[in-house]
Amino acid sequence: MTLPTITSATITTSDLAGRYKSTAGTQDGIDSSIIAALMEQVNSEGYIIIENLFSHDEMDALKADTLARFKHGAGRNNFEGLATQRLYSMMSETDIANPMVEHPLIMGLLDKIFEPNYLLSQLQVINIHPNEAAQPLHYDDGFYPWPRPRRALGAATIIAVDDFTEDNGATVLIPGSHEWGDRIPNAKDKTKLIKAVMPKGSVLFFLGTLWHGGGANEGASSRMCLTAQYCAPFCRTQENFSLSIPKARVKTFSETIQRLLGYSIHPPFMGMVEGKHPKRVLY
Ligand SMILES: O=C(O)CCC(=O)C(=O)O
Repeated sequence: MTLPTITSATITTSDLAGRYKSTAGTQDGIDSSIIAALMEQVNSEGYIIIENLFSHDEMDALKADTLARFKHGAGRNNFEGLATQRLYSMMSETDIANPMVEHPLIMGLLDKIFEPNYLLSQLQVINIHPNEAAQPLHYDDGFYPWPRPRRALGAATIIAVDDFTEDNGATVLIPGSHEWGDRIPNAKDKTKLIKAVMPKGSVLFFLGTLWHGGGANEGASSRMCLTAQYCAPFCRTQENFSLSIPKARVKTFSETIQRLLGYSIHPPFMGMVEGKHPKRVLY
């Protein structure tokens, strides 16, 4: 075996933890022209809605599986939502959402936004009940204290498990706000809010720099979504999946999900365990 020679110029790109090669950035089966067309809107508006990516059967199965798992009837504050249920750390209990988290089209978009071995930052089911107020507007990667405007350090999907309608709490967003500097939306900006009205099974995909929030639910029924947030491979994830998901479960997941959960390396050795690739603790 030839030992690598590391220089000051190559230190940040050398795979010093070695052995397990990344499969990131190799999304077979998705035409690159489709990804390019979607990314054009993501880059100009900060978001895209991909209609009917998932079937009604998949959404119904996800709903049936997760409804029974909610541990609380409501959130703890107006950001979580006082009439909203949230299911965190889903993968420690169920893998029903895994195909949505690693869908090749979503991975294809993320491949264009982040360096290889980007991470899952959090995964939740959010069920907004009738009479919920609008969530405070925010952008998802705002906890990385870096001045704006800047590149996105996060990106997210919001998958409509129910139809998102005009009145049931569809996510609201300000197109183009991913390019703003360090400011919060004013009254004039709020006139530009749009609702992500979309049929069940559709996906709202947006950059972590885009201002958005859960909508007010003025309808008669609840609005459920699955949301996955991803981050650049050198950023800290919101949920500490190494602690929340037992290794025995992680072993049963696909290579892509394992990589997203942090069983991967950002060169030269971010994510290592005792200097080695983290997959060595799994196998
Ligand atoms: O439920 C939604 O539509 C958005 C929720 C959201 O943005 C959040 O909780 O960070």
